[in-house]
Amino acid sequence: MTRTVETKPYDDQKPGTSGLRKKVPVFQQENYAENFIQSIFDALDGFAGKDLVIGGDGRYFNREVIQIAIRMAAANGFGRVIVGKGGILSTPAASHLIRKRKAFGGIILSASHNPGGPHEDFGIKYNADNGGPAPEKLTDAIFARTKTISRYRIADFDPVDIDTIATTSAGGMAVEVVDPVADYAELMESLFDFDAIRRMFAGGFRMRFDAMHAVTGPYAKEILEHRLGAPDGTSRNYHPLPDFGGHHPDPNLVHAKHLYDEMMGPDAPDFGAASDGDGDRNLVIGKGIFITPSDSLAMLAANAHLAPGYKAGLKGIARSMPTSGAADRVAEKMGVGMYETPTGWKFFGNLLDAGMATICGEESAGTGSDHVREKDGLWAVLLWLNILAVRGESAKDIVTKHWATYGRNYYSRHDYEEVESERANALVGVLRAKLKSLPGTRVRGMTIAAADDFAYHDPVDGSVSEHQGIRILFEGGSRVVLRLSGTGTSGATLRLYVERYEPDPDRHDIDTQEALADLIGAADDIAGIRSHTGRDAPSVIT
Ligand code: G16
Repeated sequence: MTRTVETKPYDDQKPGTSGLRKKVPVFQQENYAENFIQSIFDALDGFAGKDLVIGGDGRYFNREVIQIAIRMAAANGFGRVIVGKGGILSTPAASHLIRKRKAFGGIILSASHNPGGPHEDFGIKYNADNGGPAPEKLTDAIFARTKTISRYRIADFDPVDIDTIATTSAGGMAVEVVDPVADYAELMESLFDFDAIRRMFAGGFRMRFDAMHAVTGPYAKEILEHRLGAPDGTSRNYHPLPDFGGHHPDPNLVHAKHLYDEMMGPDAPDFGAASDGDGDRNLVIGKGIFITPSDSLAMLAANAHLAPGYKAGLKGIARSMPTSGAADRVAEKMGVGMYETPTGWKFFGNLLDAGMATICGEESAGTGSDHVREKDGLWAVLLWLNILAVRGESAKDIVTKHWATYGRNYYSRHDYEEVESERANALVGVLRAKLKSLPGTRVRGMTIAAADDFAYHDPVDGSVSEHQGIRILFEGGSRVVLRLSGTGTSGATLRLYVERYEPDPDRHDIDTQEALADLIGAADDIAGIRSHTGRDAPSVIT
């Protein structure tokens, strides 16, 4: 039986950089998840009888919302839902499944790298038929709908068994429960030289993969250990847990510090990697060398042709605006297009669909390619392994040779988390107001060449996205960027991105924070970060 339930709008359902993210108790309010899911369906057209992919990263409340989504999909007229067994689907695996099965779209339940548990974060995002995050036009329509919603439709049937691989029927709709790993693993085998990587492991190569008790555990176990022959124990923390074992599944130098310490220690394996809550981010660390996400993008792009899936070369490279310009130098040398987009993977979708870019990446530990329409943590790890296997050199050698060829972009991000929203907005407002007066000004011995509030003109559909981050460019190519995060769930997070280009190989081994000290100081002089936020230091430095 299908019911129409009357409801009242909530006023806080604006999707952020990547869907709607809130604390679990917020999602547990009466009709909160239902309102948002119905608003998604109401913003879409033409899905009657079509397929919908549903899965999540296994975090607390995942299973409950999966049942709600299934019942609402049936009531709203979908013909079939394709659900990952146990409610599990990594974000890139969901993207692949949508594309492979030509589904109408997918609902992915995740708050990405944010912590999970009864008092932590939850999220809902919608991906379109290209497998990618809903474009801004659609998220705007969903948000508009959340403000006027007065009813939702839901079918009444017992909870569906999502732990057995089978196709059943519920409320007149097919419910297909699938292995979350199989299709994805097959896709990886089609892109990379598994034989070469297998030989490398058989020859004694050792790696550590930390799944951080999040969704990539089963994927890493299957691909690295079962298919590639890495020794048992290569994957750590591989059981997805609803609270991620009480940890923050964010693969960065703060939350994966244990991995960093191991990789810098005397018994370090050859390569270390980690992924986040929903499996789209990656951290890669060579023995004795951390590789920044921006550098990783540049190095993967420069070497991608060594993997079978990319042997024809790249059509173009795209990066988010705050990501360092290291990849730009690779694109220039290759003679391919380079695109600078706002933060948010959704902005890469058009470029990938139009065949203008093959590889994309972000400073926030995301790298991916046109194989899906999401960033993909394990993909990045496997491409690194493929490159290491073919080149037969250490990660450290590959990195230092890359810098010698292209120069080094020193890069760091400073986050000020949970700042009062009013204070953060005031900082941005004051800074915006003085942008025009900045060029020509000297700060700490450096001259500001240009300053603006980044606006993106999508070359494919002509849409314009404004206010995407404040850029202050110095003569000589250094820059600082300031923007407010769109993924936090309490207060505001101010991000300061700092970059300095150093062509001289003799100056490639300076400590990063030291290399950037003047720019960090200059950013504070210009934006008044400490006075506005009331903080003496950032909460996270990556
Ligand atoms: C999301 C987006 C990314 C973005 C990141 C950080 O990643 O998909 O494109 O770079 O958030 O965004 P912000 O700086 O606004 O917090 P994820 O992994 O959280 O889905």
